[in-house]
Amino acid sequence: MTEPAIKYRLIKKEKHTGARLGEIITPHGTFPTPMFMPVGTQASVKSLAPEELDEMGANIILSNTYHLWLRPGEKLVEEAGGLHQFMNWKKGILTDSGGFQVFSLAKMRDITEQGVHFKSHLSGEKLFLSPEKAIHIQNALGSDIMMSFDECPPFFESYDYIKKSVERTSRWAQRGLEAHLHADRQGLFGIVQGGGHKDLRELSARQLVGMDFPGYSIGGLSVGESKAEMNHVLDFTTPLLPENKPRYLMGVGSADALIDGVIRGVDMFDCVLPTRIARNGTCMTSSGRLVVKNAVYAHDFRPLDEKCDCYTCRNFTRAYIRHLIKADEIFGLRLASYHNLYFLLNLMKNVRQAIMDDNLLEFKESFFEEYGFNAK
Ligand code: PRF
Ligand code: ZN
Repeated sequence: MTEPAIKYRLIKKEKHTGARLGEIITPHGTFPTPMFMPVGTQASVKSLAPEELDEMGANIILSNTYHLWLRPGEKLVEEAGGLHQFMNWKKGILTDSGGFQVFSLAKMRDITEQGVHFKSHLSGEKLFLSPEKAIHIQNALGSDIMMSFDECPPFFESYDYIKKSVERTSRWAQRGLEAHLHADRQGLFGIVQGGGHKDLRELSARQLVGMDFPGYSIGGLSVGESKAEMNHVLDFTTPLLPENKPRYLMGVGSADALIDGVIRGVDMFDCVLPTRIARNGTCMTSSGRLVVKNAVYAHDFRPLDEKCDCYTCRNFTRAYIRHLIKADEIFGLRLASYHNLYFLLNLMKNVRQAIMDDNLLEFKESFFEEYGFNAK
């Protein structure tokens, strides 16, 4: 038996919630959880340098198999010495498997037991992605954490369809495990699906836990259902997963959803939200979202968030960032992106402290109160 590439150490459980303080041990470092992972779809967290990500406290970033496979191609990344070397990022990298992107981006797709036939969103070229292929691309990229090839069915698809899909996703997960070339260097996670159905989440978790992955993702959420529905699914899904393995909630990154996920025992999150909204001039602050493009900020010489000590907030004003974004100056997007990522990374740091202090519910209440949510 070789040592698994990815390990999880549970440090402590919060007294009054399901929250866990822990660390994830990867070939590129050991990082505290719960954590948020910035998204770098095309081997770049849009507009930010690796040094800046490091400085703001990012430890693992997420990149996408689908995009890198289409362009520049995994062979080129491999030739560069792997994705870490190619993009000069020395800490952790997690890659998504491509399944989700095929379903959300490809023009046409035809799903079979073997895999998915689809047309590239770039060239219109006919392509085929299978569970084995998705693993081999991730092997060539050399990410620390890889995802199984899954189907993320629409939340409100029929029960019968989701059941068939869950069973196929389990077979795909098994095929991926068998195709995996570097289990000593890269950890492969299974992805629990099952929509909003308790028995299907149980079926999915049971089948995947039986395959003994070093970590488990929770997929199929934040796809149009309400926050209450997502929390309800998490309430019955995280308890199905082993205590000694990390749990990753895919594609979730609003401040309130992070806290609600942590309370239900989630350890890892990723989302394009902070960088995407930054690019249209929306900033996350301790008193809620601030649309810095709005006219009310034209003469506002305060920082984006008076409680934030990030590079942006220490040096620049709302009026200046508003001007840059309105004038289409790239620096404005950079400043807003830096701040939003810092905000979520700092939120997770505070959440970890609250778990340490066993006062996560009080933390949530005061955070939500200031942020403008009803904490109940
Ligand atoms: N599966 C995969 N990637 C994902 C998801 C999923 O279900 C989601 C769902 N929010 C985001 N990214 N492979
Ligand atoms: Zn800031």
